[in-house]
Amino acid sequence: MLKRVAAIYDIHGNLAALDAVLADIEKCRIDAIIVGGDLAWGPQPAMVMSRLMSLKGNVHFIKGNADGEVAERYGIGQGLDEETAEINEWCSDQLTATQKAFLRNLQEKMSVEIDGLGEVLFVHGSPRSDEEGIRNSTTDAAIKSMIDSVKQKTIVCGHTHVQFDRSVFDKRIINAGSVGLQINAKGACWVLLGPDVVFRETEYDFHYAADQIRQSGVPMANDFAEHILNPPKEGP
Ligand SMILES: [Mn+2]
Repeated sequence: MLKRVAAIYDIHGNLAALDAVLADIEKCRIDAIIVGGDLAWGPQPAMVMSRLMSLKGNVHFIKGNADGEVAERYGIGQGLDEETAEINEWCSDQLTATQKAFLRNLQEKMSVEIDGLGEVLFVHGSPRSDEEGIRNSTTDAAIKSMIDSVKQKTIVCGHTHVQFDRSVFDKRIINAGSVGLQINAKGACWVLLGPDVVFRETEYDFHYAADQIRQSGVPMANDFAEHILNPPKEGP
């Protein structure tokens, strides 16, 4: 049984956001960190992987859709659109063989007992697929088949980059939001679990982050920087 767990999802290669969240977490006296996938795809993949892989203590990782894609260097031949493929191939080329092997071998889900919440299932997208997003707008009926086989009462997910806390049938579904590529929020979003559910948005130096991103060499660097400075709103 863990008392307090920090769930940090969708870091997407944003080192300044990750560093700010890790500093914030240090002040929260937590027992474990769960990193919810989509670690490297973004402007600073190698530095983010190096930071994550050197974390000490009780740190667990699950796999996001982009983690497998970066590890395997997916391109348009594997179904990615042109922009995603260009960024994906660049990210893959930044990483060491060890970092790619780390991403390739991540587990898809994990379950942890947390004080006040009971057994909590952590997935990246939905319980049945890391590519399937659950949004505020996703209907209960559409969610039903995603959670049919889930035994846990509480599910933590990410992938769609917007925080929420919903009750759907007998389940509580919590979206941790995104640390590094947020929508509807400017700070780095994550969630503190146990005994309550506390949504966090950690401020960081957005202009410094945008400058670093512009110098990173990532394809579409200006778009990434603009996303950090003026995050988009959630679509319908
Ligand atoms: Mn994802």
